[in-house]
Amino acid sequence: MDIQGTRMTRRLFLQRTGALGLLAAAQQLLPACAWTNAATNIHSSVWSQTPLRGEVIDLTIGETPFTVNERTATAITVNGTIPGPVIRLREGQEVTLRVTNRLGEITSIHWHGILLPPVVDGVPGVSFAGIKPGTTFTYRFPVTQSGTYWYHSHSGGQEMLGVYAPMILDPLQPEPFHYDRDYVVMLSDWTFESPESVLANLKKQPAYYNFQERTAGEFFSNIANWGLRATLKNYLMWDQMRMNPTDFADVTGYTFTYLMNGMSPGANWTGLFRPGEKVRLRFINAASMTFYDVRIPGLTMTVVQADGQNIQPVAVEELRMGVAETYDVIVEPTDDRAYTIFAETLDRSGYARGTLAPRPGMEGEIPERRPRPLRTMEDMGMSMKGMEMDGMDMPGMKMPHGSEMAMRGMEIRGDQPSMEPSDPKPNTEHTQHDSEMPSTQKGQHPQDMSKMPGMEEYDQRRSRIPGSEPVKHAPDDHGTGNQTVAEYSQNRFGEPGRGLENSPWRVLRYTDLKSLTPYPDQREPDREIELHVTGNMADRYMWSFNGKKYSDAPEPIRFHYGERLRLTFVNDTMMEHPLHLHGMWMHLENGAGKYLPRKHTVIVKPAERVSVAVTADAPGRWAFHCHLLLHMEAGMFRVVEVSDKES
Ligand SMILES: [Cu+2]
Repeated sequence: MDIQGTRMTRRLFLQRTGALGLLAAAQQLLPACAWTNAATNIHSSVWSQTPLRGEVIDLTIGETPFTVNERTATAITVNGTIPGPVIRLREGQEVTLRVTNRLGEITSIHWHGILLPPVVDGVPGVSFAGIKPGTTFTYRFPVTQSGTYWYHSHSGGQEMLGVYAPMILDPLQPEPFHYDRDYVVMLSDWTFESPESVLANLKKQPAYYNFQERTAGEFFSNIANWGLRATLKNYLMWDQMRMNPTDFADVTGYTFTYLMNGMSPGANWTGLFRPGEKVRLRFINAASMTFYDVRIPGLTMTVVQADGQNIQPVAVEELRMGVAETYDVIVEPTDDRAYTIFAETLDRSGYARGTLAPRPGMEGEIPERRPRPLRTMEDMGMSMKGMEMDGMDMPGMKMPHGSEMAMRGMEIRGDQPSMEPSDPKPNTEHTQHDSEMPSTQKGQHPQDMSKMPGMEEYDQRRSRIPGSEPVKHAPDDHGTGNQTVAEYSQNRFGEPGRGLENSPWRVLRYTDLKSLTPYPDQREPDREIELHVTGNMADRYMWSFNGKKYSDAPEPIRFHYGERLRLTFVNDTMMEHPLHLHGMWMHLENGAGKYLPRKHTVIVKPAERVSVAVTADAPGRWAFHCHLLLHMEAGMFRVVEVSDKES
């Protein structure tokens, strides 16, 4: 869990920071067997969709030269490629996976979303001690589920350096949908910096990679639109919070190249089809720090699985993928032309791109890039339904370094802008802005979402969702580990997410997800555990739960074996966090009644209060954490211990 504790070897660090060309060239001269495993013979350095199958599979984790945009560095890989090899197994089989460590440091493999005994879950310090250099660890477990999953290192920054790969589990029963061919589409992010230097940069300066800050031109047009006084207040407020309304990703396209199946946008990964075929795409977000908004202009995507679980099919044009989530979609390209698979990053600082085409070498059009989104009052937990805002003096906005006093008296009135308009374009019409004003919106959803497509249905359904009414934050006791508190938090499963709210097409929402079949355990949760998602970026990049990083809160969260409990997440921060529970499903309490969808990873939006139900049927110690790699490393991590109530 400690990136400092599992530093890369000095040699590797030097390779990544200097003299890259020479060392990489020298490495390329090494015989292929340097990263070959005995059972499956030679691996080329080109990744392919061809899977490893069988009862016994050998994997080797080692250093490998990796070239992106004609620049080569040393990556850490599984069997020599990024991503690592596709592993394809069958529900009902047993598998033995022998993982050999050829690094100079401890490594590990975690099988993400797979239900298995805790000793083979692969988290150093929780499940086992990790795989020491030069040794082989044998994972053995029965495959009891089906769907699209993935596996990755759970050690230090190795996941950012290339240790991730797809895992496909074929079902015993026929699939409830039809397709003619299927492709894995694994999204990730690559940087030529070491994970340590990325983290160090963020600790020194939280906005280190954020080059999307507001410009002087925007400042003057804001004055024109809002007036000088209101504009100054707005800027002053963000400044005093030491935050930035353009802050959507800690690490951005400034350093990342965004990859699809290990290939940069220019290299253009291509999947072939014959017009009229149904193509299943298994999207996996294996990025270390990047949320993707995925679409294929010209094609409707029918979502058939979420996190490997069958759902009632939903047709959409775009879907957001938090880090570690997977979605399986079916598309039917009918024209004899190329279609672009476009995965734009949430912060709009870049994209991954590939192509579906009838013949190799074809390229589709690259869609126009969208403007960056901006944080709104809602993201800050300040404009929730029913909230009285007249004359409000920023309740609950805890400011660092005693600046809270300075915020008082900054009254917000209906005729003045207090925050950014929710429209992604920063300088919108005054009328647009007025509609954002709380005093004109009493009793209504602040962004007048009732006028948006799907919102009526959402409003009808939301009353059945725990947390659908705004809940006021109790007095803040999170300490210095938390920079701000969302005064009001509320379930936002029915919203597509910031930056997608004005999309002209259908965007997947969590309220669209309904399990195809009801889960056997339909008990109402009889216990609730509330966890606050907290952080303080202004102060050394701290991320935590309940204001405490893992190293300061080593006590496990206790589940009683056999119980059905509710985990309620309250996001006090202004970022989306993909929360991942090992060993057990999280059943999204999204109003779907008997058909709550099961997920291994749940995006929790800013100022959101959401809950998941869990059947605690897996005794042992399990990891629970934010899947943004550097948030986990910074301390947004806990151990969940499932044991009998008495013990
Ligand atoms: Cu996080």
